[in-house]
Amino acid sequence: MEEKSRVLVVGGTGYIGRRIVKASLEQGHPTYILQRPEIGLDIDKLQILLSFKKQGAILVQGSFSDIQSLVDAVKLVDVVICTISGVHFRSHNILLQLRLVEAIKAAGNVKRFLPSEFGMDPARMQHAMEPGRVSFDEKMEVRKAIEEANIPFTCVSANCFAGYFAGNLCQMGRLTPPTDKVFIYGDGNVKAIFVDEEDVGTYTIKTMDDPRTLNKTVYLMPPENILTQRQLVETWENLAGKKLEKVMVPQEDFLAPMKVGMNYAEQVGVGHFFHIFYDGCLTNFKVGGEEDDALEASKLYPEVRYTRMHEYLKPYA
Ligand code: NDP
Ligand code: GO6
Repeated sequence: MEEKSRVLVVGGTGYIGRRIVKASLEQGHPTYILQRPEIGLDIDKLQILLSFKKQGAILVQGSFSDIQSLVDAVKLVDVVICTISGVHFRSHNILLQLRLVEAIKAAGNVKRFLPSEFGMDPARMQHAMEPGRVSFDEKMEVRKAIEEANIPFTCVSANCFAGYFAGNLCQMGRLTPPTDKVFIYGDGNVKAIFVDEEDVGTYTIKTMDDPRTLNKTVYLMPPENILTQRQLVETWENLAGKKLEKVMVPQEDFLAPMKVGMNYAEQVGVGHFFHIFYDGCLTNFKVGGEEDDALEASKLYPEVRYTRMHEYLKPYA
């Protein structure tokens, strides 16, 4: 039988990183995880690492403050997946990947690198508003470094993680569905795309050594999960057996708080929600058109039974 490619996950205890590690183990890849000394007394991270080790993962010591340790780590594998945190309310470290790019270049053995993207396609967000645009600008800076170093890559555009966007019916500042009234962005008829985080892991591992996705962006756009906010709310109402009061929020009202002292992370969030739910940035283009070399995951991997939102939302009821 053909040998499965070996993969190193950098950021393997993180929100999306741990789903990617899980998928890699499930799909039978020799799975390496960077163990950073900086996690120190973070017992939850250590426990996650130990539980992956029990399931067969190999923990590799290394630190972003020691390039040689990164070189040594990437030399062990065929594929490197980075899931370091982007700009949001947890932390913000995308540009640290420039060191990883340097290490991969120096090591010279890596057949594919998947940088930390997993959201909106930064290449399509040149018009994005401040300060949220910094997340796209930084991801583009990392892409540029990857291409300049001639490293084979795949970018995964994962659209809306359902935990941040569906479980809360797209409401900011909360992660559970509202019980009485729901804010509807604009007319609520702009299409967004919701993806179960476990499916992000599954598709990412499928794509990491697929020759069709070499040096391309893969979009996760499971067709039944392309929904307007109103459709998502209706899905929830059917599950909960209760109608919610809809409060329409015109674009000006949604953006107004930006001007009157809102913290940085919230401003980033407002910008992102604006582009998704008013601009329609996730669905206003065609994937796989001739002038664009992109690919859509549910077409590439039709065998994956992705989670529909009526299924995803059940535990919230
Ligand atoms: P997390 O906040 O969970 O952080 C991921 C990992 O980043 C951590 O586990 C840690 O790795 C690593 N990290 C954080 N700080 C440092 C540091 N100073 N030095 C080295 N490593 C560090 O990230 P997410 O999983 O939420 O985000 C990953 C990607 O997904 C980002 O690109 C983000 O933009 C995107 N995203 C997309 C969303 C969507 O809806 N599409 C939603 C949220 C994020 P370790 O495990 O080693 O401790
Ligand atoms: C998720 C969020 C949720 C912000 C992306 C503020 C990068 C992306 C879809 O970290 O700012 O309440 O594409 O009050 O490319 C955060 C960010 C979402 C989560 C967006 C993200 C999505 C980052 C909030 C909030 C639930």
